[in-house]
Amino acid sequence: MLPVELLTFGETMVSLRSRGPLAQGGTLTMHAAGSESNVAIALARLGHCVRWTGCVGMDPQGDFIERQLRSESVELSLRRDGDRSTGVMFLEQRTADIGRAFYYRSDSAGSMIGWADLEPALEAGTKVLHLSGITPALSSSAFQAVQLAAQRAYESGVVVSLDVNFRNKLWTREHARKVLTSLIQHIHIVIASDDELDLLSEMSSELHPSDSLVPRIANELLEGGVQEVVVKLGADGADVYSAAGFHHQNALKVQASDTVGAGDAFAAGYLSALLDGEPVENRLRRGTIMGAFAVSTEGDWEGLPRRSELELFNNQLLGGTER
Ligand code: KDG
Repeated sequence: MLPVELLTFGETMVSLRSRGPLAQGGTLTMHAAGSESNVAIALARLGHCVRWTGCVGMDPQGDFIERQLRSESVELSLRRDGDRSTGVMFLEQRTADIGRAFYYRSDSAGSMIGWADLEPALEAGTKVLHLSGITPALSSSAFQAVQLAAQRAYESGVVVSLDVNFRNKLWTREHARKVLTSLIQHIHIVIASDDELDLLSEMSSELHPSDSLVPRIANELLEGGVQEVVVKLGADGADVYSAAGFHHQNALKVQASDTVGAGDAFAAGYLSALLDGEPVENRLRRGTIMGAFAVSTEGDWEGLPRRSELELFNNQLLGGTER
């Protein structure tokens, strides 16, 4: 078996998606969803050897998640918990422009992940440990797992990336800031939306509402030891601040139909190019290509490309059919 290039962990739930208002009932489709497993699937599709660590219940929903991840060639360190259920979320397309998530995950099997689940998965040879800011919001054991994994990986020379991924329904901005700033000393690569970056700094956007806050915080993070600060700007593309300077990449102009999972796809593209030894400009570019696939197909990850499809948007006339 190939050595694992990237390790990630967190909670994966079943996501029950509706195409219209949930209050009207109707058809729901079941998907495996979790920011970190979305990243793992995206990387596996690009041909990387990637491991996801997590916990699901001993229920059919847990079987479904396990089968989905295995069928996407993600290496698993999976614990099945007979005493707790697999977490559930409903994802409602309330209007064409407004989506809403409803979580049923407190005390779920996945939320109780702990250091004991993770320690055996931190194999020698792993190049990147990818964390998301969702996991420390789940429980104190999950927070401790993130804290220890970041510290151990950082100290043993593994590149540690953190996607802030703030989830308003899990914790407050104040709580998130307190926890995430305590982790930053062990992070090499920060990935955040422009409205999340202040969760890594004492300079909060509520106190300093200004366009110049993002570069100020990025520089503060670089001075504090972070190596790359990657800022997602949605339809405006993405920026990276690093010792190599500042780079911007425009987003690809595609028809957006489902933005859920786009941030995870972007992060996976960025990290895939990093694993390939590409410079920051190319990492940003691959991130935006992956983001374009995510927003222009349905599902968190179902429409993501294989490596051979990465240049599809370049090679194919948009709106046309390849024959
Ligand atoms: O990043 C997409 C996620 O929102 C989704 O897969 C579920 O991890 C998830 C979460 O906590 O919202």
